[in-house]
Amino acid sequence: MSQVIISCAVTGAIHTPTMSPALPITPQEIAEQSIAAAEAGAAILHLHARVPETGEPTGDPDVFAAFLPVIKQRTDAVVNITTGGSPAMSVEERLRGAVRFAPEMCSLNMGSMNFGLFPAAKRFPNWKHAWEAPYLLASEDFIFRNTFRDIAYILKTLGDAGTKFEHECYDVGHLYSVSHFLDRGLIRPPFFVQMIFGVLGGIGADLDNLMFMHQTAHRLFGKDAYQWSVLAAGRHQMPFVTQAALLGGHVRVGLEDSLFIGKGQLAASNAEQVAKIVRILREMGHEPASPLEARAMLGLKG
Ligand code: KMH
Ligand code: ZN
Repeated sequence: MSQVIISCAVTGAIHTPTMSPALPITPQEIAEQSIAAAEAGAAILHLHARVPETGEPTGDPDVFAAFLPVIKQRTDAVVNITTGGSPAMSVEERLRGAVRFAPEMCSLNMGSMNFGLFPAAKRFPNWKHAWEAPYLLASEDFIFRNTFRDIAYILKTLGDAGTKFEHECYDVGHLYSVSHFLDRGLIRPPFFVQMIFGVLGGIGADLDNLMFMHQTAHRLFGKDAYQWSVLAAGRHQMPFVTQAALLGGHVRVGLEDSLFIGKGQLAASNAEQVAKIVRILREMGHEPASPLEARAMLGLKG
């Protein structure tokens, strides 16, 4: 038996309110769904904020302040605040929440890239909010900026406050960037690599790619220095994270990564996805790690 850390990415900045009634938008919805996800077995909650009235992604720390204390009070889960924000935000805007709250964990995107949200504009054409379609269509020109200087700045600023990172790697080159920052002493073991598959602009969700990413990470980092986890976008989510767990990886689910629970069926909540991966993991002889166990594996400040 091995313990698998389940991360749940509760709302993100990619999906828009029109796409699913289950997507949490207001601070109360984000808090409620986060708490339910933790109760269902998520050890880590990866969190973004949205403008309560419209659902537009925001970096405003006052919005984070409306749900983080509730989650802290009602769960023991590790709080992981995004520094990715949305690909449309400036780096300064993306960091505001993380800098104010200095959480145990933050995401850290390990390279600049294209980030294609626009295919969703074709699949979900009935927009309720004026910002939704332009936001998705504009992604044809988004550059998701994460320069070496940005990454070093985030590692130093938040790292000095004791935050550790979910190192988001969307392609094999991003693993080499992790290795570069290890060499510079800005990343220190134990560290946490989140491998991301199926984002347009990053590596595709194909089993060969999972093996390649896994083997490359092992070759670069050795097997004891780090923990690795997988997320896959859209319909690839459950099958792909299941394959990662078979290889000894940890898993991330949540409505940020996919709105679905099965083919053509929208998930009712984040907790429904967490409960599903818990059932799958148990069938394979694994157990979900508790927040305490996740903290020990990842060397978090607690
Ligand atoms: N939306 C995911 C593919 C972040 O918040 O830093 C990656 C993500 C980015 O979670
Ligand atoms: Zn995110």
